[in-house]
Amino acid sequence: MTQWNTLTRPKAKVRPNRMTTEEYQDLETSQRTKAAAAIRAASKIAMACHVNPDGDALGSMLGLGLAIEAGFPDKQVTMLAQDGVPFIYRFLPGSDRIVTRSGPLDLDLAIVVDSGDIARVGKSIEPIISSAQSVLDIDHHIGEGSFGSVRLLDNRAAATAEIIFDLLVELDLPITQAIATCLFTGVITDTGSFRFMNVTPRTLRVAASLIEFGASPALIAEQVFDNRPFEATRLMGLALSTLSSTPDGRVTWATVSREAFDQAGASDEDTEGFVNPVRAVRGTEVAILFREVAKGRVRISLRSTEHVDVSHVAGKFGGGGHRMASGCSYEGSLDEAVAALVAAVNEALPRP
Ligand SMILES: [Mn+2]
Repeated sequence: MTQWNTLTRPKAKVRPNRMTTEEYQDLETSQRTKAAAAIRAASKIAMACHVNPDGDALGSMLGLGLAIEAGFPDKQVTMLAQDGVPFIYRFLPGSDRIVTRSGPLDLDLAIVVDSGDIARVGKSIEPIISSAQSVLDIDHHIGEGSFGSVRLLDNRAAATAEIIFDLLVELDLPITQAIATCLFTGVITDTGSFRFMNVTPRTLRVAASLIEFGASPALIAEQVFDNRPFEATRLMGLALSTLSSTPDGRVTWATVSREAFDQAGASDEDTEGFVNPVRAVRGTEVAILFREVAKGRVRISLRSTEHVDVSHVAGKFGGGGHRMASGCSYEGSLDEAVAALVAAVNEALPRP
């Protein structure tokens, strides 16, 4: 019944922070003009996205980065992702250009995409970003962590890639097949293949335009969703065998222990998407995936179906993210992480 309730709830409750259309258009237009001006004025630019990057983080960074390089050949662009590019996203044009570290860069402008909070770029990247003369924050989440001297924020966009699309139009930059592929990947991953509550007519219009510019939904979906290593699927089986829930069924979780990683011969990168079948369990309002990345260190992914802002829960543990998808780390055993997170989520759940 959760899905039905979500679909029938009044819109005002679904997005409590949403501005009116007029306010939004005025603000967003001026934000976009300022963002475009900042990019035009800069010659040394670095871009960054969040740790444990997803399709939207990488697709948005690459889409904008490749477009700036193509349209402004005299600008220098460095693209940074502290955790590197997961295998399934290495088909993205330009992904081999992304670096995991850099020395000081003497930057005019740092552009951070999809990151919620500047700390989410990672400890080794944050000082590089903060050293820039100006910082441009481009995101589809407006939260307490928003930062930067220039901000292009739009909580109605399903993906940061949707915002980047409009920015490229504003900058009058050509959208090549490579750029369209990057941006479409951002949209398809952040919308769960156009199935999540965040999908709007604009999302589909942007996606349609990206197909016209050469993006292939079938080829992108095959690379991202049907490209799983054998070991990863074995690991998913082990993870799903740990499936648990609170007695009322509102919080559901699965764990991946060190032993499971070893038994399957898989690594943390192989856990991409494991949270989705957990989230799909009937009655689940918050789904959690726990991965024991090292003994005493657990990485946690949270997914919500609207009732709980899981970025707040992750924030309590030093993490962050978005209302419906967030992440954090926990120092301690797997059992301790489960106890702490399930209790925190339970506390955040509204009582019926
Ligand atoms: Mn995103």
